[in-house]
Amino acid sequence: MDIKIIYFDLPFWRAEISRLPLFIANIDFEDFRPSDEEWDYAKENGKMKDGTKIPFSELPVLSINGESIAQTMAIARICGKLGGMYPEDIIEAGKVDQIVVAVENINALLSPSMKESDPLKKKAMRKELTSNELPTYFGYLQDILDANHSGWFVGDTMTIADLAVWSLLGWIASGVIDGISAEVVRPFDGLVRLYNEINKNPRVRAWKIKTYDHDKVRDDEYSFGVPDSI
Ligand SMILES: N[C@@H](CCC(=O)N[C@@H](CS)C(=O)NCC(=O)O)C(=O)O
Repeated sequence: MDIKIIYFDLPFWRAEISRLPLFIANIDFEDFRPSDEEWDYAKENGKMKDGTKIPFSELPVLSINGESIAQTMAIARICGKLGGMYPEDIIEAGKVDQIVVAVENINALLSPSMKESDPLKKKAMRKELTSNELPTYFGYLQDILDANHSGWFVGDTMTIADLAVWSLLGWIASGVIDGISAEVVRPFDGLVRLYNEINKNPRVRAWKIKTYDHDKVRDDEYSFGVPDSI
């Protein structure tokens, strides 16, 4: 199978939930990270320079046997299935999907403050996120995790649901989002345990050593000093 995952040179959850299942399962894939210039070309032309279609002018995109698949969830299902980290059973699969979509919703909660340029408004938005919105969502996630009793969100092995939450928590806890720190995650001991457990996974460690640049900065606040533990 000819597999290429196209995403920016960042360990963002949207890409990590697809890159990691392939890497963990030792499935060969091209981890393509376009330069700004290559991405500008793709946005103008609807395709990469090698002809790979970019259907929605957004990344990630998966190129698989010459077909382009866009949208994080669609790509993660395919890579999760290939790597044995996405259930066959439709109910179990739905349980995985609901967690990944919740991660998407948390990401969407954070986005407006990323785009806010007025520092006072930004600070107020971050305060609201820290005191209300994020703890509420983390509470929902922790209840689901606790109810499963295995330490994983679904079934008794790691799935893309766990990886999505792990990657999101790493970003939030890394302190790169001004006004939001690991403290917002710390009260949720189940989520902290999950985060630390995944960090200990030897293949996850190998991936971090191979691909994470702790000093990488994409813009003022969008870097990843992803911590090893919370
Ligand atoms: N609905 C899309 C959203 C993807 C998305 O928002 N991608 C962002 C990066 S995280 C993007 O490509 N933005 C366009 C750009 O940076 O030019 C998905 O689920 O994959």
